[in-house]
Amino acid sequence: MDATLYTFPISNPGWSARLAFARKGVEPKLVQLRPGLHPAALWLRGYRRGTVPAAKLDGRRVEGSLEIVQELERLVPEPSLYPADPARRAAVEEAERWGEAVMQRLPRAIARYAIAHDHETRVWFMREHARMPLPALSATFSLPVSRLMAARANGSEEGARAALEQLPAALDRVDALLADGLLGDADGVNAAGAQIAPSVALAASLHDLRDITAGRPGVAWAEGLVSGIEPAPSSAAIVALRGA
Ligand SMILES: N[C@@H](CCC(=O)N[C@@H](CS)C(=O)NCC(=O)O)C(=O)O
Repeated sequence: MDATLYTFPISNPGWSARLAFARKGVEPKLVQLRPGLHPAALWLRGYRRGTVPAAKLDGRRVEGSLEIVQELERLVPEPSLYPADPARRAAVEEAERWGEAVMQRLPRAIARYAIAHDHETRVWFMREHARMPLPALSATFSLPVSRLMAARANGSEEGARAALEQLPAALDRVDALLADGLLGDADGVNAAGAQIAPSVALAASLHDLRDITAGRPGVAWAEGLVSGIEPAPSSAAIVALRGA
């Protein structure tokens, strides 16, 4: 099949789509956009949500990780991303929805809060992710965009604090899903695993959350699947939020 995937390396749902493609044995043409400029780049290509992942599958535009997985499942039915047994399928579908609606948002809110509220974290992001020349200067000028991106992802101080509070229980739930075999099997991830693993890996990439993420089976599992998220250095914004 003819597939193009628009994403960027720190996008957790972008990785969800990549894991689903890999499980289907489909290698999409990967277009890595610059975070922050990606809504405009997508708009110019005819996508209207302004979020990654976005894909073109056999000529059709599809936006959103859930939608891309559904379309992939339709176009390439085997191997299925869902178990055949109806009760297990329902449990995997529920975990997939939770992964998108809840788990996905937690590390994103914390990361975007840190980028918007700590200059050094923004310099790191400009250098490693946005690949901007003169990262220190870019960090200064990108403050309004960073604040906007944080606001769009519930990355206000209140939102990031709430995400921090929810994270341990969310990671407990991932460990339980993994123990129940609901995130995949010996052959690879299912739809829930593809949705959830990148968000766990993103949380584990944040230095200041290590005491929450270390030693968890779900983190070891996720890091084995998603190896391309650059670890973030300690951020004064997260330290202050956790200390407060
Ligand atoms: N739930 C959506 C989330 C998509 C999303 O928010 N992607 C982020 C990057 S991880 C994005 O592009 N955000 C753009 C923005 O906030 O303006 C999905 O799973 O596709």
